[in-house]
Amino acid sequence: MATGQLFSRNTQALFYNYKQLPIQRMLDFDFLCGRETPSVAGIINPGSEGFQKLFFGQEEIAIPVHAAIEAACAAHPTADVFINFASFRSAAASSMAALKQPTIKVVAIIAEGVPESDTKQLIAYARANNKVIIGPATVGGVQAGAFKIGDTAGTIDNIIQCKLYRPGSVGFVSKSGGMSNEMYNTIARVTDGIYEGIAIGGDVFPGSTLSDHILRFNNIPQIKMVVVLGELGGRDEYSLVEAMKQGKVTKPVVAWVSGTCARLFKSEVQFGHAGAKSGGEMESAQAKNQALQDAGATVPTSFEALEVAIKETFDKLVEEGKVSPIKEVTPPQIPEDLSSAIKSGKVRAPTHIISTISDDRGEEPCYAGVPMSSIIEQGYGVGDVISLLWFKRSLPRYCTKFIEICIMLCADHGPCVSGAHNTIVTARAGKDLVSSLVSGLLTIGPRFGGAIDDAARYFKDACDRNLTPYEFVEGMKKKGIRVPGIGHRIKSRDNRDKRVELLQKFARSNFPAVKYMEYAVQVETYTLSKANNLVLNVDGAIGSLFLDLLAGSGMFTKQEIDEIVQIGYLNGLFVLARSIGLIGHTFDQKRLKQPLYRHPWEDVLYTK
Ligand code: Q5B
Repeated sequence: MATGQLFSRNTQALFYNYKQLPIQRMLDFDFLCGRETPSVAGIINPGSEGFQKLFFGQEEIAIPVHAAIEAACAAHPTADVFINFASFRSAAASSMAALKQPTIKVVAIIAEGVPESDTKQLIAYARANNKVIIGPATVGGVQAGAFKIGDTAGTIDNIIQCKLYRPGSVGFVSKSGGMSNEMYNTIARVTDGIYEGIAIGGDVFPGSTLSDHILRFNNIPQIKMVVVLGELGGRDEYSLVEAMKQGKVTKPVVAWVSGTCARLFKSEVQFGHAGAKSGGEMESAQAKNQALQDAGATVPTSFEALEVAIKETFDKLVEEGKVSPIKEVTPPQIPEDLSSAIKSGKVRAPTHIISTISDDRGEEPCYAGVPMSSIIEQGYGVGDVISLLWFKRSLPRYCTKFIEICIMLCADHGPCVSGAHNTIVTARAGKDLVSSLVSGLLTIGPRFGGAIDDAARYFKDACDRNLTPYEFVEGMKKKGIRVPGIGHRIKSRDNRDKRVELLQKFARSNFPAVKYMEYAVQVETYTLSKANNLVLNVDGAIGSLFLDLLAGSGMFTKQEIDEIVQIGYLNGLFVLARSIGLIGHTFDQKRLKQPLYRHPWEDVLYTK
């Protein structure tokens, strides 16, 4: 690998798998560093295309999303870093695809648990083609003031504290990503800060090694000293020892290999990383620390003493005039996200929606305050759910049972009614379920199924004003309004609607009073004296009986009843119920593979 810089202030990356947070952190870092272009040129989200909105400082920018790696590389030929946030299952295949793109020079693999055989193939391909892999099992790396991979260095507060928004003079490389955050802090405290920091990852076979990066650091003039944090297990540190012995590393090296405590255990110990396993003596932290010291590195006696060792090495470079003082800059302030500012109580913002019937924010969704588990455990039915979501209260059982009866009785009324006809025609035109359903639902209105609310309004008004059926019906006639809830195309005095009888029977035996229903029956007696088909229909029966339910249950104030009637809740019962039948008709037509419907000419009167 050797050669020098991997990144610059102009480096752009392609980000594989859309992960909002790490991408936003990269863009926040860019803004902090005063970059003019965002470091993420494009996102690859397998199978989907478009744009993702993210913040670049105060402004929102749209980052292109590509469905495939090849397309992304073709669209962004100057983006030479591939940041792979794929899972361990697909990281190898996507990394290989990226390595094969001529435009990609560096691939960072974040996933832990990539099969070692796959990693070995990636390494072989990268070496043969002069490309660099960082990871797997890594947080990535950072070139201070220039470019940062994903979540490297953590929060913006930490990045500012570690002064990573401008370059320092220290090259840092570690196995552990978590410890690299710690070390960025330590190094910022006792030196002028990081120039570049890389976490190679904790796998047994890292895509690039500690010495790969240190040899590269040796060629970067801005890096004046190197800090290495190794760990027990593996022999990676010995290639650094070898390089130092051969004089290939000319800059001061401060090193510590952690895991010295492994000797306190009687048996072999596996630490957090796959590669951090206490094996033979050569792989122990003590042996590696000794070898590094023998090769000329400054090795402290403990991790705690590492900070002092770094400080002394840096101070010596300053004394020798090898490090010129850094010009301190004040980074711009990154605007805080509204969601986190609200969470911390720093700002308040008006909401755009108000909702009172359900809440999905807690451990389980609640309907009008009743948790889903109670609804199931206490054996609630559909009527109870409707009473919670529509009326925001638990109604007595006879009321919810009545609601359920309405739903069952109105679920369907054969294929010839307006709604079913439309649904059938739509389904036969090859349309989908939702289109077929809504084309049927759209016929529900004042003549078909949607007369329940008006029936309730007019019956209530007439009954409350003590109008006789004669006064009511004739008054409506004078105004030219048909009485809602009265009349049917096929039902008549001699062919009563069974549904109306069943509803009335249930109400007579369960409701405390049926004043409005009795009034509707008196109206029907009068309209039947005019014409045989002017029966109380299913809409009229439900409308009048729901008035009795609202008034008799003792659960609603007078104002609430007026509001329910005025807003018009009750057509909802027919809409909900008939959806069941319309869905059934859609499936029926599809199952029967019915062809496109065409109305027969003979059934149309063609006239001028
Ligand atoms: N006349 C339902 O009419 C229908 C009158 C009336 C005074 C009335 C009609 C009507 C009010 C709306 C209503 C719900 C259009 C019906 C339903 C669900 C369904 C459907 C299904 C299912 C039927 C003949 C003469 C004329 C009219 C007079 C009619 N209705 N007078 N008040 N309400 N009702 N809709 O049979 O003197 O000759 O001019 O609008 O409640 O939709 O199964 O199909 O489950 O799917 O076409 O049950 O009643 O009668 O229009 O020929 O009128 O009666 O003024 O008098 P028809 P028309 P005149 S339930």
